[in-house]
Amino acid sequence: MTPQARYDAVVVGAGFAGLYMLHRLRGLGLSVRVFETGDGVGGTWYWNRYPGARCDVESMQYSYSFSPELEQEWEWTERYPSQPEILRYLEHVADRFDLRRDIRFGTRVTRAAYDETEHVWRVETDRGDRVAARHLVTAVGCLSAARVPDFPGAASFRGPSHHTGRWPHEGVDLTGLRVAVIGTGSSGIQSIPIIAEQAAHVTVFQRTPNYSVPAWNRPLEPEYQSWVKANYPGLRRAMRESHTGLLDPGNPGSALEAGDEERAREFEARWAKGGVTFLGAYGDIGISSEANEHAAEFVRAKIREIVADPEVAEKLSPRNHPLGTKRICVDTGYYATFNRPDVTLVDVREDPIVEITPTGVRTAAAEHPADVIVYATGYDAMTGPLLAIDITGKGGLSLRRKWEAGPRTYLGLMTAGFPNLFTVTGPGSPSVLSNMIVSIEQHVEWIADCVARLRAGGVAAIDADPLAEDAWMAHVNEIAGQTLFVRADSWYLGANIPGKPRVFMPYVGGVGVYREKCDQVAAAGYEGFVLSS
Ligand code: N01
Repeated sequence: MTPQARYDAVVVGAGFAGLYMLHRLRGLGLSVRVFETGDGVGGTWYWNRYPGARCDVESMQYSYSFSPELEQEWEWTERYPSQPEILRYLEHVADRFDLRRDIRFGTRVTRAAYDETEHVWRVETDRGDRVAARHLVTAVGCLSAARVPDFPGAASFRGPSHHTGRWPHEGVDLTGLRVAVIGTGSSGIQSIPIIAEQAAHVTVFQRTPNYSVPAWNRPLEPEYQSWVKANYPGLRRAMRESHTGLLDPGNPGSALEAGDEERAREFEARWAKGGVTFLGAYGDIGISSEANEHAAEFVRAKIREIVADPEVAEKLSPRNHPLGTKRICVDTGYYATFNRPDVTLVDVREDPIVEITPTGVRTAAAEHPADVIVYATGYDAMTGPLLAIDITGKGGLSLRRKWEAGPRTYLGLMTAGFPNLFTVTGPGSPSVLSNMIVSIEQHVEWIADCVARLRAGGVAAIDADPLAEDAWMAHVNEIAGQTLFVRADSWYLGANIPGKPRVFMPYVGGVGVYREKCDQVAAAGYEGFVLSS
């Protein structure tokens, strides 16, 4: 590659978003270079190889809709797809659409600076690439900047330690070992039951108990698969127009208006069905504390039913945040794992981690020996992966500086002062509150259409108007403030990262409403954007 290589577009990341972005832009006849840190495609599904890694959106819904042939030919095998199966799917997509030839793997984008005279982005990588492109699209994922807390003594630990999101590709044999798992979010909750089956002993360090609903994962029934395939166009339309991008639209009724029996029936039915749509039991679970408490107490009662030791059951019962305000978890045998004699739960609010020692984890009250440490400690979500790149826009404005008090975008698609920079599922869009594939496709298609129209109209640059951005941010904050989301110390609010500004990052208005808004903006000649020739 020559130092001055020029492309029409550079895309950062080759997960679900980057692959589809490449396909769409290439379809417009553009020259595109994709840079991907990993040595293969897949993004999240390339990195997250921890035991039990599985999506919490059903397979038939967690897939691309842009190609009817792909939809028909791919055979999912389980209700919820496992990480290896999703990765195989994405590898198939990469091959089927011949995407790999434009992707440079094992290459991290380190810097991107907007050149105002030429209206191009100058992009640099850790492998010494220097390229220029009119359009820069970040498809870096919302949960890709893995975070290991800064525990004193961590480097002194003699055994291996692994973050769930950076799991060794060759796997980790935990047979007969003492394993410490720190963190009980989705990754911890999925992996702990499987780790417990292999290990001699598991010590789980829990800071916040989470609400988890059973997955009841099972092989996909061929009849269901055929039915979905036969009805895909209508089903996909329903998903695009829905609130969450899922097929289950949720019950708009009120938990407060329902009687005790009716509520119990509804919650039981949703528990028996399994999965995240438990949240859809009533329309007011997300906005009324009282309604939410009914659902929360139902889950706590289930925990008491499953976990034999009442003290352990109580420790596992979430009480400091409303249900659904931290991402609800979907598990297979999580609570029952605590009935095993070889699994110990340590509540680190009661008994904090003091340090990691060469041989284990020391809390205020005890030393917990471990041969392996699993960090299921989450991510610097949404902004982390973007701010890891040194991005500078007009007038040398740095994105890190601009977002010091929290991310600011117009529609989660662009941020003022950074022309021609698009952020797929960026902060200010539904992204992590939705079926990611639905949101990714919507963004990719909107961006591709925009690029095509700009090129056709001889427009050199598009930028968000600061006033439109202010208004969008005010709207994003206002509607988040009407929900219970703001009551939890969640990664949605950046609360898991010390010092990160407390801003609710995703847009809670729903994917259907949001899509309409984006389409209206485009139809009105990119209202709220500034176009320059
Ligand atoms: O990360 P998390 P994750 N000392 O941030 C704890 C998606 N996902 O990787 O809650 C002790 O949720 C932290 O405690 P607290 C999904 O969107 C989906 O599990 O901050 N503990 C928490 O328990 C999910 O939400 C799937 O008090 C510390 C845990 O570590 C998102 O990814 C599967 C600590 C981190 O939980 C992230 O999930 C996996 C400290 N210093 C992930 N710091 C599915 O599709 C953090 N913790 C099923």
